[in-house]
Amino acid sequence: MLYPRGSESRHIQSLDGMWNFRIDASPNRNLGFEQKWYSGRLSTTGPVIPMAVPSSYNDVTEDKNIRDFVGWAWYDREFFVSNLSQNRRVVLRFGSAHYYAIVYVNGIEAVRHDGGHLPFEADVNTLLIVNGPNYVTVAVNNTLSPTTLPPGTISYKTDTSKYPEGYFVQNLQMDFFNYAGIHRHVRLYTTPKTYIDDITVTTTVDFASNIGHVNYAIEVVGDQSGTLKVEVIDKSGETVATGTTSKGTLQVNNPQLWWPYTMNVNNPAYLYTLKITLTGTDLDVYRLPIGIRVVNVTSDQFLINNKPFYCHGVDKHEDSDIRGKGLDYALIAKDFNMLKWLGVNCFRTSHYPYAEEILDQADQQGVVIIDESPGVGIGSRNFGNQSLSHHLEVMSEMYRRDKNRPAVCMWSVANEPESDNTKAVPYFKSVIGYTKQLDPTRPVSFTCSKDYSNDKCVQFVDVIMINRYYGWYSNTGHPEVIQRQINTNFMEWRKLYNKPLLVSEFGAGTVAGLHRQPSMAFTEEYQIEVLSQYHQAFDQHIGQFLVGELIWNFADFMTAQNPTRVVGNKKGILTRQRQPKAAAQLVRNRYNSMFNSSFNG
Ligand code: E9O
Repeated sequence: MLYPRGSESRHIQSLDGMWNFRIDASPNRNLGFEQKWYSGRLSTTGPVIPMAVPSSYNDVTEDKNIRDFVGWAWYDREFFVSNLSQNRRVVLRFGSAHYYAIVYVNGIEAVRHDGGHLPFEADVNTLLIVNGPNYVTVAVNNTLSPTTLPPGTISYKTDTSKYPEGYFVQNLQMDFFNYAGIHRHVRLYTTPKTYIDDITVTTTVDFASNIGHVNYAIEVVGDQSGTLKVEVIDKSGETVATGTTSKGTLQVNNPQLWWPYTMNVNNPAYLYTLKITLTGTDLDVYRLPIGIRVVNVTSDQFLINNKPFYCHGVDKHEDSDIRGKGLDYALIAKDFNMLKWLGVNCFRTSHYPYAEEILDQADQQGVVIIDESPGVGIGSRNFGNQSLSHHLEVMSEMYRRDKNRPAVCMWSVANEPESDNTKAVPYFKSVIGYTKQLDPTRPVSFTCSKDYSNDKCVQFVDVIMINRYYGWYSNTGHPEVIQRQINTNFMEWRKLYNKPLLVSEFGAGTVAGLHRQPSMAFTEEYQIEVLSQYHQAFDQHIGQFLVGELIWNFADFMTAQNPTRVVGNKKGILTRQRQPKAAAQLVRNRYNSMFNSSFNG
């Protein structure tokens, strides 16, 4: 699905801003549908409050019932369309809404979507009133069930000696707050009736003759008799290759390759523009940023443009005060500044696909992305056919959204599934196989929290990703055992598989400002000791088969309330407000000293 970009043929109108909002707190959460709240203005159905879009709704109000709400929440707003949109496709697009959304335009259903974190859209032209106010209504339900991704369960509490009538709780299988609402941009954009619907680009490089190949396929919907012009344009505005077919390969001589910014090259993160011009009854123009680069995995290396790449990075979350998982440009800019300050050259989008505006920065700034699906915490209840087919659907939506991004160098289909369960074997064989079939150009993996002795699914991955918590969840308070345990564990994985290894999580909970000498768990001293033990262990294997390390986590983040979390998970090397804990300095020194080293180009 192409990102909405303005052009001489495409106009974009933002529907972000303050919407009207109310939760449906009726016992079965179904009053809104029974009373058809979408059939008129939401404000006529009962009291509404202003709600920011994009944002999670949870932390915006002073009301606990809204913060912890489970069920259908309702939004609406008014908008106008100009008469310029007549005779054009007018597409209503949501960057994401969590979790299940039904969208109505002027009271008529326009689109529904299953799953947060990914965009959805519909041509709403025929539903619009040109000379009058229009209104859009969104019903969004955050309930997680055994067949959603991420999965969860609802427990009904029927013991009335303990709970009021109708009481239920949402159980999560993930360690982050289930933020909900309209999380990303809402936009209307226009295209002509005959339009460029999709573009797929892959690139290869002939290093001996220094030629880049841009393989492209364009899908046009509508009248197929128009003519196409395809141009690769460099940063100076010069056209360096052209084509006229809907599918083909363009040759770029002496290409400027896309490199991670930590590698020893001039102009890292170089982007060309692939400009498509469709001329026929109507004109359509679309400009796609592309990078020329190749990713390969050997038995012990992760190669970008045939040079070894060592990922020194972090895992992240979309998470911040007030807005929860809502898109925020200041936060995106701050996060990338902090990533660069730390010397991070790679992050994993744990545990779901991040906003396209975040991935844009990764493409532009040269930060490698391990693009993770929302498949977090998949367990024995979740290996059925309905879950599997939804997971495949999510992988295909994710692939369609992110396939052309040079920064995306690996897919992660899941985080910490029960990969020791025999039912996991056909499930992950299918999810990984399907993803590799969609995209043969990128490695595919999942992060494994099981041990080499009981895991059954690492056999299917290209790069082994393991989450380890020696010195934290085991041997708490004993960083002195970490190096030995990491070494033993690495050797066992290597005995089983001839594949590169990446440590996709390690870390320690740390309350900012808490100090003890000698150190204790949760102090800033302890986080430093834990991380440096891992660092020393990793140093023994960099350049052999270890291809990366990702600290859990870039910043503190919100979780559900439970006895092991103190207003959220505190494993950040930064606070939730993105201020450094003492360990951030350690990481900054380490990561910055890794720039341009032999294992990084
Ligand atoms: C997933 C992440 O979302 N991994 C968890 C993180 C945590 O801090 C959570 O926030 O709890 C850790 C999982 C622990 C797995 C233990 C692995 C042991 C390997 C033998």
